[in-house]
Amino acid sequence: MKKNNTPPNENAKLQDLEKNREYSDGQFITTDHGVKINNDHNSLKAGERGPSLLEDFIMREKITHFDHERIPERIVHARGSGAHGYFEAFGNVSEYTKAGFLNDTTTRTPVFVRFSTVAGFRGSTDLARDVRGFAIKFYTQEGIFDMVGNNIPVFFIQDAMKFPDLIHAVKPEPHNEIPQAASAHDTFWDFISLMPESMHMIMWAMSDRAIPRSYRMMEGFGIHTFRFINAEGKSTFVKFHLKPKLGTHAVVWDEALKISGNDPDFHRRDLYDNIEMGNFPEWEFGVQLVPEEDEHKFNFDLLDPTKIIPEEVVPVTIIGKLVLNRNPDNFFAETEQVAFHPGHVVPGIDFSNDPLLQGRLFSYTDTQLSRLGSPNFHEIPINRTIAPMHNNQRDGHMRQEINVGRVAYSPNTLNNGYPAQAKEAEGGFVSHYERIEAHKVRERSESFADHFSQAALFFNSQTETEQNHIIKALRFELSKVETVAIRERMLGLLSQVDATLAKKVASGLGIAVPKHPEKPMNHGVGADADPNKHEPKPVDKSYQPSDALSMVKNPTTTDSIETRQVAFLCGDGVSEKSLNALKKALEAKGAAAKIVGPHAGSIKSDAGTEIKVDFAFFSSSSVLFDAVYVPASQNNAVLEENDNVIEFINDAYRHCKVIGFDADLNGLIERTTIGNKLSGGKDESLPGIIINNGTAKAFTDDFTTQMGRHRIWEREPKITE
Ligand code: HDD
Repeated sequence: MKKNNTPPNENAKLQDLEKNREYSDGQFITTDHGVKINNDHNSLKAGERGPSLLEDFIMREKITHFDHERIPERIVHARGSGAHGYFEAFGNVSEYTKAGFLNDTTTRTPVFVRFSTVAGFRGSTDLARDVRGFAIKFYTQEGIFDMVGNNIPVFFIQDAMKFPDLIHAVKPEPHNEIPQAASAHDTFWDFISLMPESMHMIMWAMSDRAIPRSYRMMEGFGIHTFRFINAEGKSTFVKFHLKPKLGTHAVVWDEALKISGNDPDFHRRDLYDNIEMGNFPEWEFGVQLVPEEDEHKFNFDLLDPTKIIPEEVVPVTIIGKLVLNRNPDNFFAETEQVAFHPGHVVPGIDFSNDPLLQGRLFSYTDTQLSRLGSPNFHEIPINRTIAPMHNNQRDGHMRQEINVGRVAYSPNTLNNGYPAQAKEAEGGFVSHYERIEAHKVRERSESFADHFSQAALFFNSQTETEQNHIIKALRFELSKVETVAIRERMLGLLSQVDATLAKKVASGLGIAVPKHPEKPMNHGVGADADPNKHEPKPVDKSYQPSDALSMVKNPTTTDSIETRQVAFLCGDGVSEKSLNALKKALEAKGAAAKIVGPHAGSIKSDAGTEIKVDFAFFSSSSVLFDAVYVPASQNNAVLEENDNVIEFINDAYRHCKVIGFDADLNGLIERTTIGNKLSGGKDESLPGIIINNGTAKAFTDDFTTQMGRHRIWEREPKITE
């Protein structure tokens, strides 16, 4: 593998991290206190076969440290992977924000990004059906800005008060701790069926957005409406977006299930390997801007985190790019100990009154105290700002800083008043001067009561294939729910989004859609019934479908096959010419050929050349690749007689991938689903199945072009009932 370029030395965060790196090359092993160790294999004993001695300070230190190696995993988003990189501003936002890092085109701002799933434990599979976290730490020269977002632009709930309930419902059920990293169980759907506000998010979570092909191929969203503040103190509402250069892509559900068995680290490995190979993931960083005076011009509330602003209504302006170009040196020190917080903002960025955001502003520091164990978590290298840091905070567990002097209070004269407060003009953070005059209430605004319109907008904006995937996902999830009343309540909610959707899900569950959906909030809330006071509103039909919501129709989707992996199924006797022709064509387009053979090690080509095998048939699967190719060979029996090969091709067919066969492979084709379809007589050819008829150039062109479609959806069976 090619090593990535080390970013330039002026990268302040790199220099900062360097101070804490430990390299053991050429060094003696020592204790934590610097004493060289003479024998690291045996404890100190009274005689060769005697008891161990308490005075063995070397062993005691080693074992004690080991005993304390684990810290509590994150209560949510425990499973994740991170990478370093940079943000580069395009310099077109000074009218809206004074944030230096968004305006300075001469400096690259170092970033650390952590992607994650939400529900699973730290060791769970990457391919769970779940929201993906997309958290970015910007080490700006004015302090740290964290964008703690997701790959889905809305959230399940409108008020942070419900977050513990949501998470308790989705996590494994407490009596038996089943199921792991899955929402397909009673407690989750019990909760959701009582929370109509979750319906928009449910559409996204049941769509293929929840099973991404790669972290590199996901959009990112800040979700809440934030504020930009310019140098004159003027506020503009803003929503943050990240658009992946490689387009937004997913796997299919059957594939996700199989990847979880074949390679539970699929996303982690993909991110790590691609950065090592120099395929640096890249996103455009964009904003939707809404002037203050337009706050009430929408048919939803900008403060409601279950709503998007359709891109067709307010376009996304690209203001910079985000690139990830370096893997962490140490997973624990960096990815595990990184601590994000939506409340980490810099001058020029401020909060809105979104009640979900407001609650988050409390939760994140609080959680770090139990997870990282000390109020000094900001001193851990990955969390440390590169801006100067001076204040009167002192002491606490594991304090690293040696604060000099006797003054740790303000105001003071003994240190001439320092550290001093910064005026706004000197870069001091001043909260937006928002006028608020209100009663204290424990209520939800009526402007938050439209729960179905944007769920319908999302569903109606999808292609038929994408809609079918949502229907199938809901069938899968709800069929795992044992309590029939919960299934029925969900159908009641779905019917308020779209009658056909509800009907098709119901047919998969073998029950009817209830004629009169229950009023969810009558459950379990005591005598006052609906705590939200406001009846959910029916679907607002004025919404126009939005292509940006569909992964297939999305205007930013490209036909690039860069970084895609194609499995070449080969055995001894494989034709070198046949293998190299497509390999070269793929590499010219930035994709890679991987040799999958009957055993590890190497195989011999028809010309006697040794070819390295990347994966064996028995330890690999087509779900780990984007397309499949079978080159010509002198010895087709090796493939024809191998059940793993047949399953490999059948799965690739089922998952709508491009499959290419060189000439004379009819014996193999006949043993697969493809053979059955072709010999049935109905089809002469099948979409995305490319058989070389002799013109090699046409074959390779066809293969790479079809791969650019990512999936050949017309092969997928339609939902008939
Ligand atoms: Fe959260 C972690 C994203 C609502 C409380 N959240 C966490 C992470 C992401 C998000 C990406 C992982 C960060 C990392 O990689 O370390 N959370 C969101 C989004 C939300 C959201 C996009 C809604 C729009 N979260 C939310 C609410 C609360 C929390 C309403 C609590 C009231 N979230 C937490 C937490 C976590 C967390 C418990 C667990 C670990 C951590 O913070 O550092 O405090």
